[in-house]
Amino acid sequence: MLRVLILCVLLIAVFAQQTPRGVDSNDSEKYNEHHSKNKFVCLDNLKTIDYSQVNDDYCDCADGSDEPGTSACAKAGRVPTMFYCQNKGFVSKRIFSSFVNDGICDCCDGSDENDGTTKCPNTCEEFGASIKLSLEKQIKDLTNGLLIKEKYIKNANSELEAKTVAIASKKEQLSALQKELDIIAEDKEAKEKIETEQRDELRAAKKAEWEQNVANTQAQAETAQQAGEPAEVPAEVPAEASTTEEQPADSEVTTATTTPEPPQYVEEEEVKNFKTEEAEKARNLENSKRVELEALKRDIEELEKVANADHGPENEFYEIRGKTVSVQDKQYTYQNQVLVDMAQKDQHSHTSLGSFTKFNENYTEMHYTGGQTCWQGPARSTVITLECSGDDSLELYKVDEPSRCVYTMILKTPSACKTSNLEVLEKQLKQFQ
Ligand SMILES: [Ca+2]
Ligand SMILES: [Ca+2]
Repeated sequence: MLRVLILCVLLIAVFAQQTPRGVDSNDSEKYNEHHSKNKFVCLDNLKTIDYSQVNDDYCDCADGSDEPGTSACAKAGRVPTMFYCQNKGFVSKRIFSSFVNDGICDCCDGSDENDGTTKCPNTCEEFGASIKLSLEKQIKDLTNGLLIKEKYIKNANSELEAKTVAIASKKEQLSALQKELDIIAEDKEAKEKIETEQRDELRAAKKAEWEQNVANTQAQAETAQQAGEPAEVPAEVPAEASTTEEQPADSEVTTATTTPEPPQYVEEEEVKNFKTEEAEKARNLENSKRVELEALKRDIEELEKVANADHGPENEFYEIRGKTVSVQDKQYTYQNQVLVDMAQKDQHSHTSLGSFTKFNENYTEMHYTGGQTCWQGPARSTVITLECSGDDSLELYKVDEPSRCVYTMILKTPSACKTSNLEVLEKQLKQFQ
């Protein structure tokens, strides 16, 4: 008697926990709740039927809930009823109930074809194994990529830190150099002042000498005129001391009553080019310091440009900055200088496809814009999609021009590996364990 009782209890327990065919094991609870004392309450609670009417290939419930494993209720309600393929070893899925026993194998475990007319071999394990292998490889690559990315980040942070230190130090140098230059400029001005004074003195002396010569010449000319002799042209008058008008060659014209223009003093080259050694030295020193200062400013500018640039949330793209990678497509070579520019080249031409402008919001794309303008069209631009690489390499591929003058390609680098993707892949792999 006791044995019979135990057997009954066990049978009831098994029966209660049994999930009807076509029902997701996660939904079995819902079916158990509606099943008691050999009765089944339709899930819409509108009708109670014998439990034997569940999956009896006749639609009893208006919502089709009594036929989860057949196509009998496929057209029962407004919403098509679904059949759940467990697909053990592969990915579970839901198909329309109308696909049940339609002669086509829809579930890899063959559970949708259960009336014996169509044989569906179970291929879930086989499919699952190949997908599992692929997922395992992706996880391995991503894990490697993430390790390399970590190194990139470490290196980037130390190099960027060094750049920050260098910028601070160069700014100090710049400030000291500027002060030094101010002193040098002041000294130069003082020396140039002396130089100017000395030049003025030289000019005054030269002018006095010239005036003396002119006076002598005029005196000789007057004496000669009084004696009725033709005027002599003095050889002493400096070439620079010529009058603005040419002296007429004809002696008759010379005796004309018109008063000739008085000769004008023209500064000698010696005066014009007068320099003191001290002033010259000071100027050279100032020039060389100015060159040094400009070079230092450019250095700082260049360092700041890199230090302030966007290299990703963790500076993971710093490592590949400036690296050149190219891909051949038809007659063209597409060359990307990472985070700098993008170009298209062939034997005869070099066309800019844009300069680096920005990443997209989640750092999965690099945008290059403002390239050479297309004929009667926009400026060329490129969107590079970033893909994770499992090794320390940089690869550009899959060139396309989806719309006029807009190019797309893919760049593979460990910098693009994301931890969040690892979580997704691991979750997917769990389904095959
Ligand atoms: Ca039924
Ligand atoms: Ca089918």
